[in-house]
Amino acid sequence: MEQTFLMVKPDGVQRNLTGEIVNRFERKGFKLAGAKLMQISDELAKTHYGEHEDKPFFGELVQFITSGPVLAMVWEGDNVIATARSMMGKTNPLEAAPGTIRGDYGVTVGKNIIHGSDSPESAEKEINLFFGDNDIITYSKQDSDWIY
Ligand code: 3AN
Repeated sequence: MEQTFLMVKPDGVQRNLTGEIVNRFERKGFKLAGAKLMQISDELAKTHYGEHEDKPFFGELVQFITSGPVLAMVWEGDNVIATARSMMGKTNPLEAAPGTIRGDYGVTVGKNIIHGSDSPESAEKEINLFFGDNDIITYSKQDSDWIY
């Protein structure tokens, strides 16, 4: 089953939006396979955002993501990577459609509430960066192939 890495960023945790965000993915029909509230180190932030190393906002990005706790999660379900991206909305909350997480709760591009993997390759990389094998739980809720 496809998995993705989602993370409520420090602004989402500070603004008490973790429950709301978990709720959206649960109600959509996806399954939570791993979660931890954690403080990201400088080193982990730089690895996670490595592809943005040359961007002018890299320093700000690392500083922000390490500024307070985040809720790191693994979610599971058919097409969860692309569906989660569409539920998150565009990177810039100004362009994110109402009804999406960033469209409903975000104001600035730096503080845009949530991170989600953008491809199967980044999902695998990010899950392995944040979680050990024992942190991801495989379980079924019912003997059904449509309730994940
Ligand atoms: P997304 O998170 O939608 O995949 P990316 O990968 O382009 O977006 O950017 C990673 C993160 O970098 C974004 N979530 C956002 O917080 C931050 N970011 C992107 N563009 C800017 C910018 N122009 N100024 C400040 N932060 C930015």
